[in-house]
Amino acid sequence: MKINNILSALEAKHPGEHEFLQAVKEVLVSIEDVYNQHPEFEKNRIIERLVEPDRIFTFRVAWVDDNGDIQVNLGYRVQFNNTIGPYKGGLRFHASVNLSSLKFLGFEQTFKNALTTLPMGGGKGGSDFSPRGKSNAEIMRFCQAFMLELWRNIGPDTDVPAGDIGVGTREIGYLYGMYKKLARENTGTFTGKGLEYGGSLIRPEATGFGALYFVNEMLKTRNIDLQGKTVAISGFGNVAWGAALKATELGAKIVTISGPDGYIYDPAGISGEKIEYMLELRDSGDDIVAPYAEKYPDSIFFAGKKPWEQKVDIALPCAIQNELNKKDAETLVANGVTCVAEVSNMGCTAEAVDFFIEKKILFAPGKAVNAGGVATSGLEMSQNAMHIQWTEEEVDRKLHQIMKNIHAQSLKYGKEEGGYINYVKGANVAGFMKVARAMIAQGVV
Ligand code: 2IT
Repeated sequence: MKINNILSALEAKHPGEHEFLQAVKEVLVSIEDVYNQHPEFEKNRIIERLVEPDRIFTFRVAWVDDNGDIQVNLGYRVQFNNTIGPYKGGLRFHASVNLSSLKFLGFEQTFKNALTTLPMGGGKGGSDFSPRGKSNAEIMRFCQAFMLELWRNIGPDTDVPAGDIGVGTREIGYLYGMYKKLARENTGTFTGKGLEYGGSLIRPEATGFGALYFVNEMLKTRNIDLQGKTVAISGFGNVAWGAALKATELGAKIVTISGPDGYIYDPAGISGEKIEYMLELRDSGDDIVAPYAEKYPDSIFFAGKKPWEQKVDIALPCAIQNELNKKDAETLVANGVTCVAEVSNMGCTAEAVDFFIEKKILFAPGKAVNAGGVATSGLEMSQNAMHIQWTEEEVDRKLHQIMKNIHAQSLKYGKEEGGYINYVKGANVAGFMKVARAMIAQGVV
C-alpha cells in the first residue's frame, strides 16, 4: 500500500478537508502491515472504496428566529458505509460543523461501529447551527426545518441518527417528533430518545460509563487500580457527565471540567451534587463553566486555559476533536500521567498521539474508548425492534461486556513486541478487518 499516494490523491480530490485526511491517515498507517499481508484487500481496492462515503446529502435549512428574522444554516448527512448494517451515527449541531469534520466522524464511526460487535454501518450528520443562546422555540423550529429535508433518507433499517455535540434529548425529541409526523411510522428511527417514547435506559450515561469500563481494562493490563487516582476531564456536556459519574463511583477523583471559556480546577473532587450541577450549567445554554467557581468557591476558574496543565494520573478529553495537542501531551507526560483515553472523537492531534505512544503511555483512541455510546444506541434499536424495554441492569451489563470485548479485540491486534499495547493500531486493525472482509463477501457495490 502506498499511503502517501492514496493520501495525496484524496487531498487533490477533496482539498482542505484536514480533519478527514487526519482520520484517514491514522487508519492507513495502522493497517499498513495487515493490508500488505492480504493481497485480496488490494485486489478488491478496499481502501479506495472505504475512503469515499456511499453518499452525502447537503441541504439548506431555513428557519425563523424569535425576532421574526429568517436564518439560513447548512444541513448534512454523510452515509459513509453500510457494509455491516444500517448507517448509524450522531448529528452534531455546532458552529464548527463542515463536510471535513462530518466525513472524519463518519469514517471513524464505520470502524467504531464494527468494533461494537453489533450490526451497524457508519454515518454522521449535523449542521453549522449552534444551539448556544437559542430559545427552546428556536431550537424546535430549527430541528423541524432540518427534518423536513432529511426524513426521506432515513429509516429504522436504512439510517438511524442519534445525538452528538449540541444534540441531546431535547433536540432528539423535536427531530423525532417531526420525523414521525412526516414518515407516519413509529419504528424508532433515532436513538437517544426520551424514556417515555422508546429510549433506552443508560443511553445518556453510556458513552461515559463505557469509557470508564474501557479505562479500567487498560489499567488492569498494568495492574493499576483506578481507586484514588486523579482524573482531568475536559468538556461539561453529556459525555463528561457520564464519565464523571462512573469514575467517581469507581473511586477516582475528578478534578477538572472545561468549556469554551476555560477550565475549572476543583482539588476536593467533582462528585455528588457537583456532577449534577454540570447538567444545570449545560442546560443554562450559555456554554460556559465559569459559574461553577462562583457556586463552589474552593474551586478555581482558569480563563482561556485547558485542563491538561494540571498534574493528574488520568486525562480524559471529553469535548471535541484535536482538543489536546503535542504541547499538552508533553505537559501531561512531564507531570507523570499514567493513562490518556480519548472520550471525544479524535480528541488528540496526530502529534500528541505519536508522543504518547513513543513514551509508552497507556493511550487509547476515541473509536474504542467512546464506542459504548453507539453500542447502547444499538441496544436501543434492538429494544425498539422487539417492542420491549430492558432494565437498567440488563443494558449496563451488556454495555460492560461490549467494552470488555472491544478491549480484547484491540489487545489482540495491538500488542507489540516488548509487550506495549498500541490501542490505536489494535482498534483500527480490528475494525478494518471486519469491514474489509464483509466488503469482499458482498462484491463490488
Ligand atoms: O460519536 C458517536 O459515536 C456518537 N455521537 C453516538 C452515535 C450514536 O448513534 O449513538
